[in-house]
Formats: sequence, structure tokens, C-alpha cells
Amino acid sequence: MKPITLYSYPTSPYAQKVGCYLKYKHLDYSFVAVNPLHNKEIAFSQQTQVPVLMIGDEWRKNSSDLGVWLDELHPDRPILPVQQNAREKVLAIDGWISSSLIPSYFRGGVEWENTWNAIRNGWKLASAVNHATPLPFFIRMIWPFAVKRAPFINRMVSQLDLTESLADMNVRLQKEFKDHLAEGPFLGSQSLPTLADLSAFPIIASSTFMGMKREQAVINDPAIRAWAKRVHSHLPKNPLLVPDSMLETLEL
Ligand SMILES: N[C@@H](CCC(=O)N[C@@H](CS)C(=O)NCC(=O)O)C(=O)O
Repeated sequence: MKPITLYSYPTSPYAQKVGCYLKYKHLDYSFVAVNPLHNKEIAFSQQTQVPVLMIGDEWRKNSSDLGVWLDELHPDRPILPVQQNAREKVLAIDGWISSSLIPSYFRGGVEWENTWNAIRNGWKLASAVNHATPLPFFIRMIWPFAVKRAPFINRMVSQLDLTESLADMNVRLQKEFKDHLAEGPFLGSQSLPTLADLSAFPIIASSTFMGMKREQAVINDPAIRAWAKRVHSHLPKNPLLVPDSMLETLEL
């Protein structure tokens, strides 16, 4: 088997997606932490976006494409259904996760609903990044404010419908999530977890695992919490790229 290496900051929700694909598929891989201050570790890719996945001597980016690539190369424990309609449905739900659900969390880092919680959450993220690639103390302290101004985060947030308040957006996303779950037990009414579940799980569960406070967390909905527990049972206890020592709990 060609060696697999995942390059990212440990806190990127897009990299956490890929981490969950790899873990679900029981594929051995190395994780190389990228320092967000200089991105030297991915200089070979001549760009700065993570995650980057290297398999053998070929690298690619974009979490969703990486899931498709992994399934092509390693068809065991598939994350995409074979049947065309089901496959398209799963990929469409994953698209919604990448373009709506994940950016709504970034919006929470830009529009602070509760200042103290936002600062505390930012420091927790900084300490997880610092654990992987040491950051100067000053940078760790200003991290929540740097996130608020980070160009790639603001670019992503500006693509959302900002006429809708963040609170209303969270209520809508919770409802849309349950629509995607439909009859369950997994997203798109699938009987086993797919790429869509593995994409949504880390962004939804990592706030709980890392002890971050959110005003209206999607996971507060009982049906979504029950879904998260089902997905968790198919993954290692710690399915994140952040070590156990940085987590407050591994229970949902
Ligand atoms: N569509 C990409 C989005 C990845 C992304 O936005 N990554 C962020 C970190 S969470 C990043 O690397 N931003 C810095 C940059 O784009 O230079 C994916 O699904 O992988």
C-alpha cells in the first residue's frame, strides 16, 4: 500500500473530515501538522490551503475530492454508495456541509454572540494548534481576534446569506440537517455511515469534545445527538486530529 500523509492544522474542519474518512476506512496514515504562520510543510504544493493529502508521490486538495479519491484507491469499507442516485445524494449533502454547515461555525468566530465564549473558544483552538506547531505566546493570545479578521474565514463567511441572523441560520441548519437525515439512521437515509456523515461528524462533535461553548449548538437537538452517537460508534473514541490531552471529553 502506498503511504498516505495528511497535511493540515489539527483544527481545520475540512481536514477533520478527511481524518474521519481515513479512520472509518481503517487506513494507516501519517499526520503532518502545518504551521499556519508559514505553511512551510506544504510548500511543495505551492499553495496554502489545507487539507492536502499525499498518497505515494501524488498530492491533491479539497476534502470532498479527497474522500472520492480514497474510495477509488481503497474500495474496502466504502464511504460512497455504489448506486448512482444514492451516491449523488450523499455528495450533495456533503456539499451542503462544506458550503453551509462548516462556514456557519466560521461565522460564529467572526460575529461574536458572546464575547467571552468566543475568546475562550479561540484560545482553545490556538492551544490545539500550538500543541502541534508551537506558536509564540503573543500569537496565541490574539488568536480569537486574528480568526475574526482572517481573510479566508471572512471570504467564506461573506458567501453566506448575512441578511439572516446567525441565530436564525443555526435554527435553519438544524432543520436542514434533520431533513437530510430523513428516516436515518444515517444522512440521506443510508443504513451505514457515508462520506456525508463523516464530513458532518467532526464539525458537530468537536465543539463538545474540545469543551467549546456555542449559543445554539446543532448537537443540542436530540435526534442529531442520537445520530452523532451512531456515527461515533463507527469511529475510534477520539476521531479528531487533536490529541486526547487537548480534549475535555470523549462522550457526546
Ligand atoms: N474546499 C476546501 C476548503 C479548505 C479550507 O478552506 N481550508 C482552510 C483551513 S480550514 C485553509 O486552508 N485556509 C487557508 C488558505 O486557503 O490559504 C476543502 O474542502 O478542503
